[in-house]
Amino acid sequence: MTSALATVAARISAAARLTILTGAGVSAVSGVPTFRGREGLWRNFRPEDLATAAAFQRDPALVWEWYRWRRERIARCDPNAAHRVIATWSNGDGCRVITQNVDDLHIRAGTRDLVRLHGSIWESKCWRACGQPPWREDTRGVSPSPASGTCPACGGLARPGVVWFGESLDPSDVVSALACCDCDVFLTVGTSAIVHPAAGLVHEARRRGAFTVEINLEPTPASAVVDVAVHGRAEDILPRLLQGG
Ligand code: BJW
Repeated sequence: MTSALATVAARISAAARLTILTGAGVSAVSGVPTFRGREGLWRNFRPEDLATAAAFQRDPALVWEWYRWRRERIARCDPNAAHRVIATWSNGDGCRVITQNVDDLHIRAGTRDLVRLHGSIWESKCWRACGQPPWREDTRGVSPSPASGTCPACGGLARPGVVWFGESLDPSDVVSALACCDCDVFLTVGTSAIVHPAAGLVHEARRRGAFTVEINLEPTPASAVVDVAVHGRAEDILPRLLQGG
């Protein structure tokens, strides 16, 4: 592992353009639950009951209850060593970060040039899409008021500002993420690599000639595709990479 880390660290230092794609595993040690795996959210909750537009249409109160519970939980979490290393890289030249995470911990760690593919749990938007742009409800540590369930422009129902299964991502985010695939090194960190279109980005980066690396606790579908797969905790591996392996 030491020599694999040294190789990856050397590639990163030599890279003019570094792209990092992150998933829930990066925030796990901060206390934000992942989706899949032993303690993942999908062990106790069914995505089709909570993370689709059909679920919200059927029972908005239930879906809001789940999102408010998650907001309260995330409000108690702080960025960890993995977020801090990524923020350090992003403050250098040529580094871009794409995240599937909705917790905004990358922003709180100081990451620049971030593409948030699945939105932010701290934003709400109009369910009827009346034209009101998404608004922030950063209620860290405070329970949201009941009024947070309505659109400030039309008074209609508000919904969480995240991307649910079956929904299209913001086209400008997809364009930005694809542009990030033009890079020298592409790191995919703490994602199960099964949710599209995010899961396709490492393939695209490799197709365009990037040196590709996966950092995850365990093998994923991306492991067979990347040049180097490192199995371990992102919060341990990334600080080692920053220090040269
Ligand atoms: C550690 C660690 C540590 C732990 N250190 N590692 C092509 C093929 C097949 C299907 C599709 C396709 N294109 C689109 C689809 C449908 C669908 C999809 O991908 N389904 C798959 C499940 C098969 N995609 C969509 O619907 C997307 N929309 C779309 O593409 O629109 C066009 C379209 C629609 C329909 C058909 C075709 C085209 C939208 C996807 C939206 C995903 N939304 C969610 C919820 C967000 C809101 C919320 O938070 O509530 O996003 S689902 C959930 O999964 C969340 C995550 O961002 C996403 C990815 O999860 P992630 O980050 O990978 O987490 P985990 O838990 O899965 O994995 C954590 C990993 O970390 C594990 O591997 C651990 O080992 C590791 N780990 N601790 C390092 N310390």
